[in-house]
Amino acid sequence: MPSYFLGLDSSTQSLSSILLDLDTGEILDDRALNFDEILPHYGTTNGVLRHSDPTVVHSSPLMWADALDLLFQQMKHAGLPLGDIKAISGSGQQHGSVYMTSLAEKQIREMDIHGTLADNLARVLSRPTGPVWMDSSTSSECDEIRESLGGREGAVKATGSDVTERFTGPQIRKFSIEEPGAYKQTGHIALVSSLGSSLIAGQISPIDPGDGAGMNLMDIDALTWHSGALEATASDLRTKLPPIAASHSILGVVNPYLVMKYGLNPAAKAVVWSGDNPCSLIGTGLVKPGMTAISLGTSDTLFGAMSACKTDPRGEGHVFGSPAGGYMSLICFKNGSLAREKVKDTYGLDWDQFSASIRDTPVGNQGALMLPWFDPEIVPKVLTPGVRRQNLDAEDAPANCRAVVEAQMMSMRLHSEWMGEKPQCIYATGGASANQEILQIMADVFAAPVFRQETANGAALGAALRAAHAFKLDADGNADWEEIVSPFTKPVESSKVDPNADAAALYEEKRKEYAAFESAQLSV
Ligand code: XUL
Repeated sequence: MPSYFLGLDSSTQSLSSILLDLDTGEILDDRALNFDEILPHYGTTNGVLRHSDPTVVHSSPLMWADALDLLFQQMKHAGLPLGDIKAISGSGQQHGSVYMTSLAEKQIREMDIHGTLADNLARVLSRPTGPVWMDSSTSSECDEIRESLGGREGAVKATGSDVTERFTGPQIRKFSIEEPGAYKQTGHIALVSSLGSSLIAGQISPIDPGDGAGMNLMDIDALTWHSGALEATASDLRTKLPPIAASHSILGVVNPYLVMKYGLNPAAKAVVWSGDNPCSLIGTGLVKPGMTAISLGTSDTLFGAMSACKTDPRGEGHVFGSPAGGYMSLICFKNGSLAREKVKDTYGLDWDQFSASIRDTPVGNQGALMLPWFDPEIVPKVLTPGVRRQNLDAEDAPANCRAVVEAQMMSMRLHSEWMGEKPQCIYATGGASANQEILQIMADVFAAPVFRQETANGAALGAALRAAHAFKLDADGNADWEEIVSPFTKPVESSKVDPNADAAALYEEKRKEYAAFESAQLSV
């Protein structure tokens, strides 16, 4: 039987998948469904539901479930060998939460195959929508939980992160305070990842330490629920959460629903899902400490593997469990692709014109600076959105295109200094990593060579590789991470972008100006 493994990625704007052949090192299929386009009746824009309060951002779990059905349908129609898949795992946008009644366990175990996954899920939702990582409406809940955990230092030490607006714990607390009745009705709380693995496995899924660390509820050393954090967050919370289980856990065979509807092998294994960033770590090949990647997605993230748990004293960066063992560091900048897109659209440009604008403007942008806080920003924390400009004319389209990218790269460099070492080389992944002009600014600002990963969909690839690793570990008793990931994650040699020494020197100075502008604006 061939060694086919499937990875799914339920991300902010789309559900995507990668089907790989472990024996040949080939990717057999790579596809994505955009939520706004294929499921317009859920009313999302860029995958989310906005509110009149810009800090409140939700999405619909039913939409994610529907997308799963549509994706399997598409793969079946495309004639893919679904019956030969040995194991499936997945990746979910981190922090987002799903609220179900205590009937969820039975409903998911005994699915009605005449309905869709969404029909089944609809019967047990105790909250029709759930907050996602873009939600930053929980500042007062964060303050309360932080205080119970002994302040920022205590919170970072206990959970790997300061208590953070988008993290699931503060979001649960807000729900329990604002809608106590619905909270009481809630028997099970899932993450986007554990909802995905529950539907694929046909049973309530545990949460892995990669995604569990994004909740402010997990003891970052012990990798179990942290009693103090649970108590500080909401009543009876322990009973509503599934257990935490290693990222390589096999939950059992896949849901009979998938076997009957799409012809999956009844013996195919369902592997626990993880968060998109832990999955991207694997999909970028960062299975050993000391390597850094930048993912240019809806949010831009900078991450790397760590052997020991090193935390950020300023509380901006996070530590998550790595699916390859040990830990990973992560910093998340919310104004990633959405900010680049906003600039592009404001001036009525397409991506080629956006790139040309960067080429046509000088390195350093003649001193122009932008703080691209189109949305409330995560790092640095900005709750009142609004773009700030210095020496930059809002009418000057080319200068604004360069300014948004220079700002993003300088901000990443500035706010990743706590990790210690400056990266020796950077692996770029995510949709915008196809843009050469962006990669050049990245190389110049970090004064380090940048390599592009072949697949822009590192999270789905990481999920497929995690499925392969878990399967091999289970079957053979051992599985070598490097052996598994290397055929799929070698950076494209020809994609190497070297830093330009003059540009790097210029950004070294400009970074200080950016830092001063940023800190002045933060104190306004
Ligand atoms: C990480 C974060 C985002 C989401 C969505 O902390 O909030 O990267 O995982 O991609």
